[in-house]
Amino acid sequence: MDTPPWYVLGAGALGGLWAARLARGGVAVHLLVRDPAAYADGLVLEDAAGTQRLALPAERIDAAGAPIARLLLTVKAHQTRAAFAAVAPRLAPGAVIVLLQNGMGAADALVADGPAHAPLLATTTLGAWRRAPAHVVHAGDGPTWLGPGPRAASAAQRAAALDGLRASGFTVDWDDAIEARLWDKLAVNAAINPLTALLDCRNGALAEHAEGRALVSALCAETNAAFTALGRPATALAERVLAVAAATGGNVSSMCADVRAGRPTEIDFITGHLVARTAALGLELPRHRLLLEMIRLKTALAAPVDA
Ligand code: KPL
Repeated sequence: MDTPPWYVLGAGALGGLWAARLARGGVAVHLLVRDPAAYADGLVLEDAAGTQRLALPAERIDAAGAPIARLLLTVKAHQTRAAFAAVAPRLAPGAVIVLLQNGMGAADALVADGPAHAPLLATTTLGAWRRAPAHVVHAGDGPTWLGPGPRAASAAQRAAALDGLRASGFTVDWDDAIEARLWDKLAVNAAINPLTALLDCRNGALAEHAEGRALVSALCAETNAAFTALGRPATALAERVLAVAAATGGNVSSMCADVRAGRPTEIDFITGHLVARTAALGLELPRHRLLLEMIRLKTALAAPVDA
């Protein structure tokens, strides 16, 4: 039986990397993007093996077309609901849907809105950036995990997702405890992303200065209190965050990049999710809440003002 094509929704750095690697692995891949013309010549993948151009069809997100049986959704958390609504009419019954993004909560909204779709959740340690809109650089290797989403997927959907994504040649494993991985990633992003966005600095700056280390420690103490309230294990989080900040020292965090470009950020699905889930238990996180409000204001200040 022919394997159905993968549709990659959102060809940012990671979406582009997955699309290119799946295509190189011999899988039929379609890009679902806002501006297909930008991909008229396909996607360029730059990695240790060299630079390769891969011809991939690109369609508009809301284009009518063949039913979609495999969807890898890599748009940002705050874009998920609208992007998913645009492709939902094309989804085949029992479609395999994988959400790969920073933050938490987007899948809940999608399931609450949607018919019987059962998106799986994914998180990755792969690194990528874009040299140009259709030119992806594979910058870091590491495993990707898939796990259950808010609505139970069938065994066949899980197997199709795992096998399908492994055709990329990347390491992809199943983890029933994907939520724990997503919380751990969120905890790191909740410290690095808003601070670097507000301070307009690279990740490494937080680890290089005593003031940065103190801020990170104070935020991580709040996160650990939140984790305890949520019944999750507290960890040596500040050390981990500072290690990530140092290891990605030259990087501009995704939130800093969004703020610099005047784009909306993922703050509501990172800090906002943490603050809301904890507030529901009666615990306030004043430092995280302040950062949440400052990033929201920063985005509002960047938005065009109606005359
Ligand atoms: O995930 C990241 C992001 O920028 O969103 C970190 C870990 C902070 C690396 O830049």
